[in-house]
Amino acid sequence: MQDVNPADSDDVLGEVARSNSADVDQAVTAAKAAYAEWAATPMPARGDVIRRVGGLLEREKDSLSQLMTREMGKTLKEARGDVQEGIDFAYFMAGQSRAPVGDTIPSELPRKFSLTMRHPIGIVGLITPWNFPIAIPTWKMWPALLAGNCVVLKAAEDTPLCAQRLVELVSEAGLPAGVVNLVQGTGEEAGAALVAHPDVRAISFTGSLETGKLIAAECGRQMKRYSMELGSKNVTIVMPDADLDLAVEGIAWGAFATSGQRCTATSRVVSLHPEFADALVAKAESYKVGPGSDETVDLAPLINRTQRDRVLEYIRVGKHDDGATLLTGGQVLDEGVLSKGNYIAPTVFTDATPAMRIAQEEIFGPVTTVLPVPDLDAAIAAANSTQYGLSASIYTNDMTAAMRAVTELEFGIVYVNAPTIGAEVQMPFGGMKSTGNGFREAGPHAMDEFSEWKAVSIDFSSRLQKAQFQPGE
Ligand code: UN1
Repeated sequence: MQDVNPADSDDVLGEVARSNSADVDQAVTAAKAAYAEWAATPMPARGDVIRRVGGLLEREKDSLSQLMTREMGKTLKEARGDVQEGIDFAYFMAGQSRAPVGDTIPSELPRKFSLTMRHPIGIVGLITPWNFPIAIPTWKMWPALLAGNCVVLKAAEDTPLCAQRLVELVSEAGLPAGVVNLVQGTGEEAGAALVAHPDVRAISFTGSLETGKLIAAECGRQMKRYSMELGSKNVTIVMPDADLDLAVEGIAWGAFATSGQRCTATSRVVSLHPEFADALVAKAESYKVGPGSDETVDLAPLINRTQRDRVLEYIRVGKHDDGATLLTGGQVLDEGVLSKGNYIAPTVFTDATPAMRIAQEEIFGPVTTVLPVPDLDAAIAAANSTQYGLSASIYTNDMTAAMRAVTELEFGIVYVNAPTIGAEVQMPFGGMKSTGNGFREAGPHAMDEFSEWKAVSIDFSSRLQKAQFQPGE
């Protein structure tokens, strides 16, 4: 497979192997061979390896960010943030390696001691997207490793070299061979083989709802665990009393950072503020568009031509099928230095209603849609009107409105006076409804994705004690 710079179609980073089911089988076999020893390694020792990878990521932060911008397109600042997320989570998880992992629970019987402990799942498959080429693999890998599992990572086909560098650093940190294994290639081939492999006991997937459903169906057939981080249609509510400058700055950042290619991107704005839409347009039109390697650029290219065309199709749908009003953007930018990349101008629609496709479907591009509403009840109803529920926010100084949003929005992540993007690694990350299946990544909760609970009881009475029976029965 060719690995191409999204900002420059002449810049080919390399040819990358396309793993097939035999490669996946080899990776799983290596993981199985390493499992017993890794699972028996004390958790603080596992945490030490993760801490050392954190240090190596710090050492390589600059080189990895450069590679990421070249391979995936996002701006250098954002690439540094992506690597930093992996570093932060490595240190967080290393700390967790010495934190309590279970409870002691009183027994109803004398001389009986009960506790809970975590148990690894075994071999776990991680399938990761291209939009956070370092951060998302680390969100999955650190807790999977800390819990004592061995890992097969199927990296996104658009960012194979970032994944390879990450795995090289894991190995340099001293992780025993076979504990982490990398396969490259397509979802249809390598991904499907990993999901179908009978020795892989859990799949952790971040990607589209469509693919998530296929994976869930296969995992269901085999009764294996699956955790899903799927699409979303995130929303910000702008109340009439909001600090307008703050709201516009935050919403532009939420909508256009990473060219809207985040599962947390602000792709809808439910507005009660009469001046908001025009102010957002002015901000969007001030954006400098160009290659992510230029530190002065605000908006970098989309990942590839297919994705660019998909976004253009949504813009067509917004204009023609939905009948929303296009306020700015909507076109390909291909003049001068932009001619070799996949650029779309920052795009703002307004006069949208909740049922429109551009207000319902994930676009994954620099497009946001304003839905004007009359009051807070309508705002919350509109915000909750999609099948997704990852990230939402509200701009207001009215405590009642803020607290109603916090309690009534059906989203896994809610911000007040902040954008929908920018989650921190110590907080649980995940969504409600079709965004996921109940698991949360990041934070201490990430361990639930990758471990089983074991209930242990130790009877030291030296006689048969029967739970639920009266004495003498
Ligand atoms: C994603 O787009 O899948 O909250 C992850 C954020 C980032 C992570 C996004 N910290 O926007």
